Amino acid sequence: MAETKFEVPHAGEPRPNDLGAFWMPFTANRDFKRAPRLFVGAKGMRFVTDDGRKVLDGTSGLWCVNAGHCREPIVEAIRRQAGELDFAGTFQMGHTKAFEAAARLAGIAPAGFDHVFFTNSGSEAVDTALKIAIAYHRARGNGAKTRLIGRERGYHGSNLGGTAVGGIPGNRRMFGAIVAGVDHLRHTHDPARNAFARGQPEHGEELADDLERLVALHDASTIAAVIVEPVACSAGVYIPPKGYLQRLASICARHDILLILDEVITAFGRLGTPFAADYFGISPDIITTAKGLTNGAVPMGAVLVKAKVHDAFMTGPEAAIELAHGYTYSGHPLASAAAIATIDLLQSDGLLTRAAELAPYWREAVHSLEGLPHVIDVRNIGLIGAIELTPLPDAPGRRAHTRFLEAFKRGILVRATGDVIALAPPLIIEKNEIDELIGTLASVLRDVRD
Ligand code: PXG
Repeated sequence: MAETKFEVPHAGEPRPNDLGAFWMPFTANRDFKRAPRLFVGAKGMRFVTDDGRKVLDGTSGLWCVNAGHCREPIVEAIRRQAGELDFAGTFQMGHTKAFEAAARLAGIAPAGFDHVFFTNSGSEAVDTALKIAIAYHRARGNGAKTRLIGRERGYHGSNLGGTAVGGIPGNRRMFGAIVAGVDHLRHTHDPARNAFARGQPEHGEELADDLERLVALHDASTIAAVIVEPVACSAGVYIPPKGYLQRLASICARHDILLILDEVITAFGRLGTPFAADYFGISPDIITTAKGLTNGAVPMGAVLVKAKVHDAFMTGPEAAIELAHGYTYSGHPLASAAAIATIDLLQSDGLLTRAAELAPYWREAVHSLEGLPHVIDVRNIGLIGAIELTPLPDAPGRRAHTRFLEAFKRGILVRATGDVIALAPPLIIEKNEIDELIGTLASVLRDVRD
């Protein structure tokens, strides 16, 4: 898509002189505040920094701005909504936009996902889904089915439930065993067999059988749900081996364990299909999402459930609240308006499937980084890429971080997680912008020495 001209009102103005008050999330606060990296504007594929530089967005913000930044129809929908109905609750009251947003979301969701519970983030969507799974079994008379199974290296947000089922050690360390009755499947990363695989790796389908091990250990009568990301992005972009997700789904079904597919990142076209469930041809019981739902413009998350799950709650007296759960801002008017406009835009611009057209070009571009210093693996799927570097023996994570800093100086935004550089540009990216992103990253990988 053509780059539009834009002006940024605050570019070049002095940055705020006190950065102390904002305790930044998942950030080395002291380090950042010594040499801050600040944006003041964005349009389409580019951010603008406080000193007026343009930066090509290689990560869709934080995996959320799928349609590109500050898209006019979304901006306009939010603006209009703010003046029309700023807030109305959804506890025992309602407003039309939340119902419309839910119906539109269900309209692009995989078959059978007819019901939507709104939250304000992916973390809330995950904790909501875990609670729904436990309550679902209880509603059907299986009150002992409460155990939750995550996966090593999984990321499911930073609320209590998501932290517990998550599998990134550094995220769990400080909080101990905050939620009881949780276990984890083995992760699927196997560089010895799968390094430099293009798309889904060949080896590892059998790792799904690890669920049978946990069933044998805990007994299926105690297990409520398994939650996995279709592609485990945050911990380093781990792409499921061929056949793995299908096998996991069938084991879940066999034991009456609900499969929660965490599509906070992968929904809304990231893999070239509306949802990753479509891409992999699996039909989970619950899907969590957020991020791209509003193109990142207003916080919103959602839990999508099949009738089987929803209807299990609809059996008591009609005047009774079926699920004692929710948030003040579930289905907030601004978020709902943004979601409707986003879905319209994704559909009208063909963005739910555009990644499929770009994927072959993207794959070759990303894999051209093979052979550069310290690169030990390159991974790709849809419009996601990952470059894994050998860690420095005494400072894991530093190699990717120094390259992320240099990339930012040279005008591209990438994401460093451990010693992996992750890429996930907006789905509007053009081939020449892919060349710019990968070309700049190649120069960074060649030039940074440590
Ligand atoms: N589930 C998944 C699969 C996620 O990727 C969450 C839940 C939590 O969403 P919220 O909206 O509560 O942040 C996420 C979030 C990164 C990165 O660069 C990834 C996320 C968030 C921030 C950074 O890898 N994923």
